Amino acid sequence: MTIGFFDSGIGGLTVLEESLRRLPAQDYVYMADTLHVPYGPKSQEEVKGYVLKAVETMMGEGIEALVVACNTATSIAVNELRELYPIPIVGMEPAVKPAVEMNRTTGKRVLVFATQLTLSMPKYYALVSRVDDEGIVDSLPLPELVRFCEELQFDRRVLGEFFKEKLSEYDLDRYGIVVLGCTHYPFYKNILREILPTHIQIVDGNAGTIRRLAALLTRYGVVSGRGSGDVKFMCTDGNPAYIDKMATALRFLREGGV
Ligand code: DGN
Repeated sequence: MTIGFFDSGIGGLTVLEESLRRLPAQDYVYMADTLHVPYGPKSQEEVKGYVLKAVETMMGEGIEALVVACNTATSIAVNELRELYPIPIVGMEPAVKPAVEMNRTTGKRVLVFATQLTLSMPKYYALVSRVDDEGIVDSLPLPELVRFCEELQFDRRVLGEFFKEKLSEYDLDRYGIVVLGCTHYPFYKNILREILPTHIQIVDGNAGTIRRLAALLTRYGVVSGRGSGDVKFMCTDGNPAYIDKMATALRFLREGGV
């Protein structure tokens, strides 16, 4: 089976990497919307149009399942995609629910990092209202981190200063979990691990998303695939240098990241 992964840029590779580990016997098409990355500062209407267009191109590649490996695109377009295409479609959601549950007994707070667009969407508000009865969830947009990631900026000193400044107003002793609610952010998991106090756990939605994908494929009767884990990289501006960059970034993630 050919499974499509979509993101505005290279962030969705963190989800694809999880899928390649769990579902290696499938084939993959990965599409980045290089014409319009980053999505975070754009309007809902703009992003919806970009996502529908890119997924239409992916359907032309014969994908039989789709992972919208972008929290921002999921909040805005996943319902419409499901109405348009009769294939299994899995989206992302910031892992707020498991984080709140994991934290219930500790009395600590949860800090969610995501794009400003994800955090401003009714879907996110509904999620937090549903699971956060005690008002322990705080949210912080980190648009710069998407830019850093797209530039493959992994300098520990630059990132250390960036996080120190962003987190300067937070009393981190009061927090038990940081949720990475944008698929670009897990590129920085190891660096964040070094920066954050050791009692803070870092969670993302990648493993949960791929578990859902595997369950959906089983329901559709695809028990074991016949692919070989090949990935076809595509981007909306067709830039060959970006295709190389995606292949490099995926190799880098598969080798354990920074
Ligand atoms: N990686 C995307 C997300 O999970 O929200 C979007 C990043 C962006 O385009 N700003």
